[in-house]
Amino acid sequence: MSRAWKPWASLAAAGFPAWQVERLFLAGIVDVGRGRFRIPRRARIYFEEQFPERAAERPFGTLLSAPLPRVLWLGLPYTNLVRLAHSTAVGLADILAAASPETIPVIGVLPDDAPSMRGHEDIEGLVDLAAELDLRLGIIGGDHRATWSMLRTVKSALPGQAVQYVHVDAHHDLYGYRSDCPPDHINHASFLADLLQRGCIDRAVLIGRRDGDEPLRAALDDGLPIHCTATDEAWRPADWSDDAYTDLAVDLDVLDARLAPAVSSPIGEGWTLDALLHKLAKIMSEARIHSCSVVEAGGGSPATTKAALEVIELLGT
Ligand SMILES: [Mn+2]
Repeated sequence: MSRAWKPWASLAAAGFPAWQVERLFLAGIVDVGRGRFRIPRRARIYFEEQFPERAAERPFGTLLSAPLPRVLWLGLPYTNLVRLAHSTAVGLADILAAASPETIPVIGVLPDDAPSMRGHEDIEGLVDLAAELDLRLGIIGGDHRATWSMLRTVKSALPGQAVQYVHVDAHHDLYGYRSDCPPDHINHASFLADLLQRGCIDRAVLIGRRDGDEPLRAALDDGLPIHCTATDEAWRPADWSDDAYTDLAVDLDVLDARLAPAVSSPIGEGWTLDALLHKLAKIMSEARIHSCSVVEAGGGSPATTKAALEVIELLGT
């Protein structure tokens, strides 16, 4: 094969079947992509191995020739191994097993149970592709570090871009915050402090929070650009920009714990699923969402899986 990119149409016209391209791709002999983007090989291999029925519904040939869907989903099975019974990796598997290929097109699943350099390279490529093709990129977690990985890569993929983040979550996820430096340890409860302190995001909007005020108060006192919405209606802060890149993350623990019991840190008095879907529809009608993630669904809970699927389907519209 040549080192230069070849248009798929010319290979097909020369009698080169899609399955041969797929075998060369999976063996690491050729790259397949569009523009600067390369299909993340690790994610495709793992998806085909672990979810063969799902992968068969969107065969490799369609990645070569069919129009890409409006929203592309990547599975990211980050998990906290302390609680394997409610593992978010199993939660992702439950979601993918029940997902409709028509409404939830999955490009692959990265075989990572924690953030990695290679994973971030793959995500950065997808952020780049989504911007180039005007698609929305979605990540299905996995725990909330999935959002961290997405937002750690946006400014390197899109230099100079201002980034806004809408955090729909029962928690502020600023645990471990201290004024002098980012947290030592990134986990699902501390990642937002890291993103803000490193300048990966320029504005964060917290919606649905009902955990304690500390250390949120300390972060606000230090001037971190966090906006906490007190009411459902006026969710956009005064300095909201319609030109900035905007990421939206939904932590399923924003729901009442009786409706989505398989989350790692449930808090009572949460939202109904209808209230969450209504809120997300309102946000999407009032802001352009460039990327999104749905996180913290654990395994073995049909109610949690169902809630995740409804949120994912809505974010895919
Ligand atoms: Mn969270």
